[in-house]
Amino acid sequence: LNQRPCILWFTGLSGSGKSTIANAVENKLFKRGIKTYLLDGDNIRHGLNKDLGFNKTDRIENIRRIGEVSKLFVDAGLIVLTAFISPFKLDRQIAKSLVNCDEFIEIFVNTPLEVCENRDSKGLYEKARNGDIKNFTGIDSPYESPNEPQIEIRTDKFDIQNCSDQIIDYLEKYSYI
Ligand code: GGZ
Repeated sequence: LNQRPCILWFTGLSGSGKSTIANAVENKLFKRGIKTYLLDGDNIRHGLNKDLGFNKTDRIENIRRIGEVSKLFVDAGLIVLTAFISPFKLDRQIAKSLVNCDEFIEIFVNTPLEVCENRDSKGLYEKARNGDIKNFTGIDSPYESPNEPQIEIRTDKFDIQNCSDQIIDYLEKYSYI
């Protein structure tokens, strides 16, 4: 057995780099022959969760379903990577409670709002500031930072290569891979 299943649960603001880092980690795992599945907005919010928006109730349901699906993939023996803002502590805690506690690795992509807003890769922060988008995380919808994430990533201080290596190192250190 060359892998122990777990969920790499990325949390952080829009534009913090969750998807980019998750993709880089997945690539590195793939090269080692490790079986993974990456859940992100592209394959979840456009499919299973396309009935959900961004009000509080819908975000709670979004994360609940993602937690349940992740649990199924863990049952299947995979290393699951999830890349969602997941702004509420309670919802992350509920997702964690569905698996054994060592199977849930919370990764806080701690990129300051100012940096995310300056990147504004999709122009969403500008729209949120103008009031064209309502309930935007960090602007007029809350983000609750994790208190004790297993891993904290600073994309404003380290490059993608380095950030993804920090996660690979963690997985090696605790014998997931
Ligand atoms: C936050 C929004 C919003 C609002 C659309 N608030 O940068 P992106 O585009 O690709 O990432 C954001 C994504 C957030 O979806 P999640 O499923 O991760 O959110 S949550 O975990 O809170 O349910 C952003 C886009 O969707 N987006 N409207 N109002 N992000």
